[in-house]
Amino acid sequence: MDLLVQKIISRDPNQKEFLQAVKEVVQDVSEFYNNNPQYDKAGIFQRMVEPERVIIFRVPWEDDEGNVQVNRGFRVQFNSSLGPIKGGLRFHPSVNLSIIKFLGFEQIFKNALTGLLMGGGKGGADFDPKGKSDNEVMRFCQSFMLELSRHIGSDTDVPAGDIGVGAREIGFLFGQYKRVRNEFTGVLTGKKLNWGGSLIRPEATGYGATYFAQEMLNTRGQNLDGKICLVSGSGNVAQYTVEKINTLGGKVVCLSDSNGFIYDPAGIDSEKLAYVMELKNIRRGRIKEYAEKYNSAKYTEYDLGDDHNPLWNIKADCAFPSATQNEINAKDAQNMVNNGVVLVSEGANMPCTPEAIQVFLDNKVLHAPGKAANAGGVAVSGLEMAQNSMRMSWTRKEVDERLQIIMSDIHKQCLTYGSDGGFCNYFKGANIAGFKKVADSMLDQGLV
Ligand code: NDP
Ligand code: 2IT
Repeated sequence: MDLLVQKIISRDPNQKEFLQAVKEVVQDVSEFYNNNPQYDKAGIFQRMVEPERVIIFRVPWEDDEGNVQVNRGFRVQFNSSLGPIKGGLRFHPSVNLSIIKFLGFEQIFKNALTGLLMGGGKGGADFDPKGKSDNEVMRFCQSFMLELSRHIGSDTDVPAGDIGVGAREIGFLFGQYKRVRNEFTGVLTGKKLNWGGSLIRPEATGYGATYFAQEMLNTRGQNLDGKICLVSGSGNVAQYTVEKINTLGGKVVCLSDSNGFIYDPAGIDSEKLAYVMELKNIRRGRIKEYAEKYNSAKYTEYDLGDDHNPLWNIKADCAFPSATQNEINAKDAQNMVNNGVVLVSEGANMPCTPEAIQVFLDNKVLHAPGKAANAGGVAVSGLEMAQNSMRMSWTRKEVDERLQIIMSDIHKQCLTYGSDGGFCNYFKGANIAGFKKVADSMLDQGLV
């Protein structure tokens, strides 16, 4: 494995997020891999870290002033051994090949854990939707889809949302796909209800991360009732995490965006959450405005020179990082442990640095990786695909029940492969369980 990692590093030495994601998996599956020599004999890991296909394309569009703008589009089709490629699209100025590859790599194992038949991939663009008009976003999405439509399809590759891609963008993308290909199919998930979406898809990632937290707490005879919770971000995942924590009796005391965070010790109740949803999803404003509306809250602007994020230094029991990768470093993790945090359920993908993961492990924190805890989103995307294929739709209750069963099953898989002497290393459990499903399918399907 060490030799293999060296080879991966020398091939793409600058893809730091991708290498971080690969090293985490290698660390957790090495022993299992070495004990099962059939995998190495078939070059399984060597093949797994190389995407089946990488598409990089120019996205030209015109802004409202008539200026030409050019962005870079990506789709990384990583692994289709379990089904059509499935994974979101991220629109954010930081997007590059390393970030899309890390997300696509994680997605392979996450999708395997759901038990649904989905391969893994990811895409996006370095486009920044902030400050753009609806028309500019539409023109960008149409240009992006004009090229992407050649590479995707309901049985080939089914994109969805991620950072910067929500119902508005999925609508524009779907409209353009339908126009270019002249077919109405389940080629995207996260669609609106009236044209093929699934109930509970908007809620699924946040609800799923909260159900997973409840499963973890249950192993210690506890639950979320009365727990003080930290939630970062204020987008799709953060919002529905707050909603579900409130339903289960917990109290969320903070939210953030890339500029700063609000701390509201009185708790973000359903009325305040409705305000956040209107602020972020309709007015597309900044979280700072929350503290202007509610005087129980204080806003702190981030200082980019800081070596830690003060949001993670608030006294709490549980944490749900739901913004972006590497938002918790070792110092943040140590602050959380010192303040009594006993559980971290990752709504975001790879929000913890390797050093932060180690701090949580050393302190026996219940810590679930994104590929397990945030799998509810893609799981309900899989259910949306199933409903589209049947040309039927399930009720809210049916989808929510399936989501709960899937999250509970992922938790069981983590326990099976991650438990050791009464403690579960959820990273190890998720990585081995996901890896095994994909590796065994690759073995069956020959050298492709
Ligand atoms: P949204 O675009 O709805 O919200 C993202 C939130 O995170 C915003 O509050 C945003 O603030 C903040 N954020 C983004 N980038 C940064 C950054 N570099 N630094 C600080 N804050 C940042 O995205 P989602 O809620 O959908 O996604 C959040 C996380 O969850 C991501 O890691 C995503 O990969 C993951 N995820 C999403 C799923 C889904 O179904 N949507 C499924 C599984 C995982 P600002 O407005 O300032 O940019
Ligand atoms: O990271 C993720 O799992 C997502 N952004 C959701 C992917 C999907 O296909 O629903």
